[in-house]
Amino acid sequence: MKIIVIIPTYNEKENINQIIEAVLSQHDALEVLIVDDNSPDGTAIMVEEYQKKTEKVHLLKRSGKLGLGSAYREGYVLSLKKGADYIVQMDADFSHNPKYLLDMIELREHADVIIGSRYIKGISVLNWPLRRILLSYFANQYAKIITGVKVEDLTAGFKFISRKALERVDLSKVKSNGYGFQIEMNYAFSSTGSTIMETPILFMDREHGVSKMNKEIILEALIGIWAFRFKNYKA
Ligand SMILES: Nc1nc2c(ncn2[C@@H]2O[C@H](COP(=O)(O)OP(=O)(O)OP(=O)(O)O)[C@@H](O)[C@H]2O)c(=O)[nH]1
Ligand SMILES: [Mg+2]
Repeated sequence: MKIIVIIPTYNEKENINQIIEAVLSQHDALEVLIVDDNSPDGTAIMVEEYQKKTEKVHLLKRSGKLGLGSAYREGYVLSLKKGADYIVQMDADFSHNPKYLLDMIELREHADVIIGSRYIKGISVLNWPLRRILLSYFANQYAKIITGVKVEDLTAGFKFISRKALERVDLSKVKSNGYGFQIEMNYAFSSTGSTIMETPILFMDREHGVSKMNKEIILEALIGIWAFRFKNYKA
């Protein structure tokens, strides 16, 4: 079994070594693919340094900040090419504790896509200001109604995806980039016949590095999701 964990990075030098280490130490089948958008803080140089120690770390260097959605799309394609049986998406900032990878590995036969979810056991988010929790929670309720996808945490960035589920989706149809990208992928998985389940995680706000969240990302998600139903995502 080969599991490739895609971690997109933009200025994550304070987290990068630790997150790679933490992921690889969970399970032997895990490899890491860092998709770095030419981070000015030199994140990619640290990854290249790490690659000298192990063959389980891959690096995709892109020319500039092209957005999270496009980083994942390129990461998916490369992971499939490298022969991954499962593809994981995860943030570099420790909001997604790597220990949950073991829960996902254990659950892998139960669904095509497994989401690390903040909203299936009440609301499990640590250190976010109340206004950000409320925004995220209600944006999720809204997205659930508009898309019809029965997932509580549609904007989650922590996902364990089977090769089969990814191969069913025509990635060239997936256009969103921020939180909208997470919702669109869930819609694409669900509308191409994949099953989705959620496993609870405790989400922690980042302790190191800077946030890349902004109003455009939220607006894209709120408005963009209306278009999903009119698209056919079948590969
Ligand atoms: N390659 C690439 N990675 C990105 C880009 N934007 C964000 N990231 C990475 O994507 C992951 C999620 O971004 P975050 O900035 O943590 O977004 P967030 O969790 O919504 O907000 P904060 O945790 O408050 O910063 C992190 O690993 C970022 O480094 C981008 O344009 N390109
Ligand atoms: Mg974050």
